[in-house]
Amino acid sequence: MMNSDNSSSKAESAPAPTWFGRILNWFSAPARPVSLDLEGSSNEEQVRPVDRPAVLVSQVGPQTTGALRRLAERLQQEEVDPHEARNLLREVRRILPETHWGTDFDVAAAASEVIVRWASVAGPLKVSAGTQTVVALVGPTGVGKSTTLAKLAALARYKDGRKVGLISTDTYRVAAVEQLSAYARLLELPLAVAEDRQQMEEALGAFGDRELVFIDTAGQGPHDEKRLREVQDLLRLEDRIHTHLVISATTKHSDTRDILKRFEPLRYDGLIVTKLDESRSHGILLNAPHWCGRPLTYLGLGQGVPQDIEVATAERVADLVLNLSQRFGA
Ligand SMILES: Nc1nc2c(ncn2[C@@H]2O[C@H](COP(=O)(O)OP(=O)(O)OP(=O)(O)O)[C@@H](O)[C@H]2O)c(=O)[nH]1
Ligand SMILES: [Mg+2]
Repeated sequence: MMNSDNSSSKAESAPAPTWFGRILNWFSAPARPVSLDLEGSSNEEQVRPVDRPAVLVSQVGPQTTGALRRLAERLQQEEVDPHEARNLLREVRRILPETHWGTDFDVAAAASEVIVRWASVAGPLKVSAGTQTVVALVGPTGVGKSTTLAKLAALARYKDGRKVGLISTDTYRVAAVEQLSAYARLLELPLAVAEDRQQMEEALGAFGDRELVFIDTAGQGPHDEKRLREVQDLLRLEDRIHTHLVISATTKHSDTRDILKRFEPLRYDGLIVTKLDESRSHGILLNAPHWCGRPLTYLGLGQGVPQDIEVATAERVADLVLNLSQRFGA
């Protein structure tokens, strides 16, 4: 969509800018008139079904019409926390001249600018020369901890040329160690298994020459208080270990809230959101950091190792929440 005369009249020879480039252009360009054509071209957006009552829309006031209303509907579809969504809509109305409120591209550009400003992100992993960086992945069962660990280890080893070691602590699930040792073989990385604090200290000691060590942990179900304490004990090494909580975008938002709270004792530093490719809504990217006060570090977008992982950036969060790449091209 967006094949309006307005956009096609731009230099034919220039390569199509990415949505983010276009949005940057929009913000650096002088105010331009509202394009009626764009209003018309937003039909596809209008017919996208809203499967829940437009509570948010009714809460943001009678002036919410046209593209602003469609933004409100989109935020609701994406399951953005209503409080956050209301703040976002308010800010969009504040920064965007009223003459642009009917134009989808302009409203999306303004919303994107706000999300880029507000998104909480902190990737990629920082490795300091001469010190060993230890990263542990924790989280509920089946969210993609081991797969994410393999992706991160592969990139660190083959893209960044780091010396990497792997430690598995998951001796609960049948074949968990085998899963990681298959990745270790494939990636030609050393693997150690640690079941208690002493073995963990020994494994880290044995990996003294490794700049980056990744620790995989067993998935924790909602009632596994004992196992959570065991992982907590295993990872308690004077703040040497950077812990990332892995959550799945396919988890119900009320459950995600519980998970963020339940893992508090592990004092996780950041969030990795996986299975974004499988989820219909991406509001979790705004909600989860807001709920727990930790930034996003990586995004999982598929099963492929190592290609289906991205460092979490504010621009990508805006892209996914507002579906910009698909709606506005490139
Ligand atoms: N579609 C999709 N699938 C993923 C992603 N990340 C992981 N998976 C898949 O999710 C499934 C579970 O992945 P694991 O890495 O074994 O999950 P885990 O959290 O280690 O599981 P436990 O150790 O049993 O708690 C596998 O089929 C993965 O391929 C992702 O970003 N997108
Ligand atoms: Mg696992």
